[in-house]
Amino acid sequence: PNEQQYLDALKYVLENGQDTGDRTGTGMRSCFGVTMKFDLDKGFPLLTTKKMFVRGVFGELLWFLSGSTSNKELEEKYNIKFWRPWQNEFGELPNIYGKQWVRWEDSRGGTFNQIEYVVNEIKNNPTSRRILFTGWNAPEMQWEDTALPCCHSTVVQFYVENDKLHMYHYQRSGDMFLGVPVNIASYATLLTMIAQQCNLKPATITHTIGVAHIYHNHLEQVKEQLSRTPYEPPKLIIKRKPDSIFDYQLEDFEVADYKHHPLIKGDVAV
Ligand code: UFP
Repeated sequence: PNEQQYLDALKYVLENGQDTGDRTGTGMRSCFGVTMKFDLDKGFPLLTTKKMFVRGVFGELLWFLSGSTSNKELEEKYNIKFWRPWQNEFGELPNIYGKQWVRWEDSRGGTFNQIEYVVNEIKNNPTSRRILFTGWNAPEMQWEDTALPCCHSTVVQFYVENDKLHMYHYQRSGDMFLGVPVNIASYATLLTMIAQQCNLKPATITHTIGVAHIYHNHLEQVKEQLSRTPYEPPKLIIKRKPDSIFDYQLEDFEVADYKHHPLIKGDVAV
């Protein structure tokens, strides 16, 4: 089952990781190059071993797809506050996902919509080996206003196999307890949306994390979670087919049959 992929990866880092310091001063236990494989045919990979903030997953994804870099907008439109620690004095996250995904600034004064490109390629040129997008804008690493350079979508590539759509996702850095569960659900949602737009079935996601880490102040929570037995996975229902990948609304998403264990709290490292 899908959730076991995550639980095994979490356990692996817990039992084999190297203990070091890290940028945030929290301390972490980490392994390098951890891969999980999810099959969306077996259900929506939303964790059941703890309660997940479902609206946060969909709202944040729609905010990325809108091209917005305004945390103020994320908070006001979707009532999602988890990006607040990184916003600047104007409520902005200047070089975050929205900008890289849908309005990447090219070197000739224009912008490029990578998501539109990917959807068009899947529809019109499905044997292409160039169907990928990236959030990693290398030169912007030098800029002080790049508060958090993209963690996920370092590379996201697609492959069409008959009527199935597969995804490979490389994430450079993954907070295994807090961030990664959201990232798994978010990319499963994105694959489902893109597949719907292209009249394909969402199939597998191969998710590799570069530095897979458990923060030292999450170790107890992780042990608690690993002691729990997963329930059957829920289902993701998208209630209509919007005209484009950019026209989805929060109300279009529903998670059915979500049976889960209680929430496990943990502090986010900034
Ligand atoms: N992080 C995630 N997933 C995310 C996100 C951040 O795991 O979606 F936005 C974590 C990874 C790491 C921190 O713990 O945020 C980013 O720090 P760094 O840039 O030093 O890797």
